[in-house]
Amino acid sequence: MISRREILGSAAVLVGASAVSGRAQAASIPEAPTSTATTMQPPLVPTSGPDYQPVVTLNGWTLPWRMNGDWKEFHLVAEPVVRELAPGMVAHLWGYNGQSPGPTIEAVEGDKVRIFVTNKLPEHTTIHWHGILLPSGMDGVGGLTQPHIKPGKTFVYEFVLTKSGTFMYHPHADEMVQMAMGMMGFLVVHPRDPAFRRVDRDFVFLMSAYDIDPGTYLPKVAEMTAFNMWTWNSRVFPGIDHIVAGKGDKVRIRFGNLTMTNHPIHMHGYDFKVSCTDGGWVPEAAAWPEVTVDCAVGQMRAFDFVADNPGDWAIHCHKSHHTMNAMGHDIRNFVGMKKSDLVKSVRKLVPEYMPMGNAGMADMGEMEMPLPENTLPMMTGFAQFGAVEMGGMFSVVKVREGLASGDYKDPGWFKHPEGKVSYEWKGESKAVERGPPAASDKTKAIELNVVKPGKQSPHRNH
Ligand SMILES: [Cu+2]
Repeated sequence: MISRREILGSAAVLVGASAVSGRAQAASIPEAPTSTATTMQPPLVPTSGPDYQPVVTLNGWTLPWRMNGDWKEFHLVAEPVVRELAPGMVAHLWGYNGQSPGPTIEAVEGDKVRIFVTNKLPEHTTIHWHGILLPSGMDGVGGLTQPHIKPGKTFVYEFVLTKSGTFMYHPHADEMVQMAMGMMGFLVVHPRDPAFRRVDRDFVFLMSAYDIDPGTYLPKVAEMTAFNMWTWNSRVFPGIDHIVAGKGDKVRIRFGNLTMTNHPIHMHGYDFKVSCTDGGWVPEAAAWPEVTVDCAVGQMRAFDFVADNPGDWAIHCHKSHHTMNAMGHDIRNFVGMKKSDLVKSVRKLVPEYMPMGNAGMADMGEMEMPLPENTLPMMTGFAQFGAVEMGGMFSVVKVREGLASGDYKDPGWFKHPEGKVSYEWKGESKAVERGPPAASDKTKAIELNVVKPGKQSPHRNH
């Protein structure tokens, strides 16, 4: 007797073999190149097919491919990786081909791509191709559109890239864990027309967030809100590559958000226009000027500008706690408080106690405080004028005159023209003298209603 399952199974195999002419029949699997470099690798210039301006991945690289007939073949390996977030801290993450995020995949509109995915994780996975229009069965949603890829197995995805744009890939299997562990990668489809919306420099990064306690190496995968490492391409300031452009270059910066909250990305020195989302190109006539563009969870944005204003320009998430590294979550606001009495009392118990924060927190950025193992200062980084007091999602757009095309090397700090830097006033200071704010006669002490523990407030009704 033949079971119903066997009949269905063999029918499916026959249908599969005849319906997809490009199926990799007994073909060899392409190499799976690996990189563990934490600095931006040179762009992968196309040697055949339509010409395009390749992207550069901040602190990352582009996955090489091979041609097999008219198919462009890639090989991703899902695996545990060790990623340096910035000098002084490494994280034990999951990623692809040696790195989190995985390598950027670049191809051209109209390409037939075949992507082999080998699973070297201890649990099953899949890959979803975010934003790509493709047959449902290639969409990579475990259980819904395909069986999961079990550990040790390799699956093949085949589809035609019907449109150009800004996309990403990530698992659709045990997502909470696998994305919290850093599994994601950028996917750029270049226009078939080399002149369409072309730029001279094209930078990409993905935003991810981790919660890694000082002294530990693994992100807490069930964290929902209290992340302490806000990253671009699994790097934090001062570990994020600078975005280097020559004066006059047309520049595009593309990013996607796989954290659990939105990120308003702000760039100094310029206004820019959003040119592309993960849904497609924004018609030039429809793009309005911005200096900050919000990127919601699961969204991608690209903006374009002409780099005509030389300088060192900050680019960062505008949520100020996202431009910080690990911090204590119990920091109180001590601004304006006189801590000398408190210090005397605390020093009886802890002789080396150091008060901080009564004039703001800038002293934390300037002091090199002793840190526990494997973590980073909350506010850190130095530039030509002193402490930058940043962390997390912060980098610098460096626009310089006379850069050769394709030169992405750090040009150092900007040499400001004479008389073009904010300066200290050395003249008379009378006009800015201020006394303490006068106490108003009408100010009354706030009455506090103290309730003994256990006793309910009479105002509360239960
Ligand atoms: Cu943010």
